Amino acid sequence: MKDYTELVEKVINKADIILMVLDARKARESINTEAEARIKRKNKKLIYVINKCDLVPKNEIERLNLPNSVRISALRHLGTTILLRKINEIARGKDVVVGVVGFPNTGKSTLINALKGRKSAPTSPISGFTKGLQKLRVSERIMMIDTPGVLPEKRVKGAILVAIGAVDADKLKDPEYGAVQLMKTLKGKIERHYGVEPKDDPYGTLEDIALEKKIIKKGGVADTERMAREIVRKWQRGEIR
Ligand SMILES: Nc1nc2c(ncn2[C@@H]2O[C@H](COP(=O)(O)OP(=O)(O)O)[C@@H](O)[C@H]2O)c(=O)[nH]1
Ligand SMILES: [Mg+2]
Repeated sequence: MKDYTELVEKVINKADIILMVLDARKARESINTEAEARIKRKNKKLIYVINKCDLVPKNEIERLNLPNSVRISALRHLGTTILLRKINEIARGKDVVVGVVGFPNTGKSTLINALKGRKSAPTSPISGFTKGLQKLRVSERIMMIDTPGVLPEKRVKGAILVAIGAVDADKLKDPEYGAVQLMKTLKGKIERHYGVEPKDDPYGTLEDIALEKKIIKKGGVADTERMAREIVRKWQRGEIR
């Protein structure tokens, strides 16, 4: 099983248009800001698909006001025609690859099924049912890629372990991930410590800090791995307040 963020990155790279599927009940909270930052960096088209609108009162959804969004219910096939029209508008008669990303259980597979009109992407009430990357043709011009929704549970717990120092900085297998998780929970503390501006994409912030501290590899590239380890180490030693 490939790393979740790696899979999302792969989908983003392959797609021309990316649908970020959100749960209408927690639409803003279900935005994957890391993926969002990556999509913007790569200049790909992003459409927020606010799914499960059948579960939320209409006025509540209208208050949301997300740019470039479509409100749908994949399960009830509501709003899917509007979404298809939007995709076709962007495609302008050309073949397009549409990547579908979003947190587990937001309804990615259900959406693809709805667009395709017959069962093809497996759906399940159990989060993380979809396993590999799946390519599916939904129309003559539109190819869709479904993303498996397996959140790395071990890593989620690992982030807490990193923060409390239960896992030593020097023993971290993925120090960048650890540092990024730390940055997220500390809400600007690390950025302030190093005197850099927080970015939407914490991996970008990590790069900035490394460049600022001149932690660089050959060719002047930021050594984010070494920097990340140092950040975690400093935090664990109580040197960042
Ligand atoms: N009420 C409601 N449930 C939905 C909707 N879309 C998907 N679901 C349900 O949400 C669960 C997860 O759907 P799935 O497509 O497997 O999510 P994925 O993990 O993002 O691929 C399933 O039980 C679906 O039936 C929707 O529009 N409304
Ligand atoms: Mg799925």
